[in-house]
Amino acid sequence: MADLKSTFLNVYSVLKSELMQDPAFESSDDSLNWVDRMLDYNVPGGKLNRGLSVIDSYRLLKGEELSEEEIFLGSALGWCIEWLQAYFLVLDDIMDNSHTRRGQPCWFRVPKVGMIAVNDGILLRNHISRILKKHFRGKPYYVDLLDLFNEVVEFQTASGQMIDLITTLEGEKDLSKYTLSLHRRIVQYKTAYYSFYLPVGCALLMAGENLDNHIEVKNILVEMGTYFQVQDDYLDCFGDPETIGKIGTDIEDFKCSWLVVKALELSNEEQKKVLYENYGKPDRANVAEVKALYKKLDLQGVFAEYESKSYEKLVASIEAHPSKAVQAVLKSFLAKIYKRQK
Ligand code: DMA
Ligand code: MG
Ligand code: MG
Ligand code: MG
Repeated sequence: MADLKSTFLNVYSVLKSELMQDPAFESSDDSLNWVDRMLDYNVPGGKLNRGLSVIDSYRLLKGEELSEEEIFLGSALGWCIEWLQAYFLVLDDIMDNSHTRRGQPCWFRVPKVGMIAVNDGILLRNHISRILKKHFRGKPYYVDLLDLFNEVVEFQTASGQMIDLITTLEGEKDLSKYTLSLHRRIVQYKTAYYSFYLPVGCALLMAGENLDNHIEVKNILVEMGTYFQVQDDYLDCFGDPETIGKIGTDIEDFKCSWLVVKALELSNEEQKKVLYENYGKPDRANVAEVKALYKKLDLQGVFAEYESKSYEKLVASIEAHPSKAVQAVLKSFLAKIYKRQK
């Protein structure tokens, strides 16, 4: 595993230098230095779960060890997902007015970067197309791969981000609009497709599968992604910023977070008033009131309950799948996130 990770990291260097030598890019020292720093700051510093899962899943689907060439291609696809993640996060942090990411200031907060980060996000997105073109153009699954990245995943994630953002406008008018079904819709779109379906979808395409034959796998992965984003919402308030590498902003941002939905469900009239008066305000004192109420309602206990129930359900649906190889892919993914602290 440590070995696979170092191979994976080597592929990052290869892809980066290819992008920087791109003849379409009239490079000056200044622009090369900018791209170099921007990539190193935003692409490789995460957990790399999404990227590594492509190789893992591909090996399990193939049922035998991969050749060097196959490992390279699986890694390149894995990096495309990490690039996609970097692109979404750079823009997400601007929109969410966040402070830190992966233990360092958000890219747009770095001196002299500011709103240049918007264009950097667009560049990151364009890098993906260039990597795919360079390494996959000749493959029979190239068109499906492009379709998966563009149509299925990028479109759905951007739509999810839109709902996440415009929902707060409604929430400001009437907090009681925040329900579990609204929350579910947001997180499926903004997180589940790109974080869970995409890595396995890439591995299935490499293994020569037709994605239309794997709707059930997609459904299970979307469920897993929903569980993952509930964890993210939980950690936004109850996680240790040192460990998760970011400082929560959901309460200040008026987000339709799983925690506020649960709090609304469990509150009496008086407690609801506390929420209405304090949720979505930038002041520390207001945030502290909300957090105190969350604790009083024992949302930590409610979450622990949700976590074990979701796990059981996921395991049951995975075990109902006819293919042992697919089961192994899904179980390995689930094991990576169950009870995660970061
Ligand atoms: C994450 O939502 C979704 C995308 C597409 C980045 P979020 O704002 O809750 O993520 P984070 O907590 O990492 O800022
Ligand atoms: Mg965010
Ligand atoms: Mg966000
Ligand atoms: Mg979050």
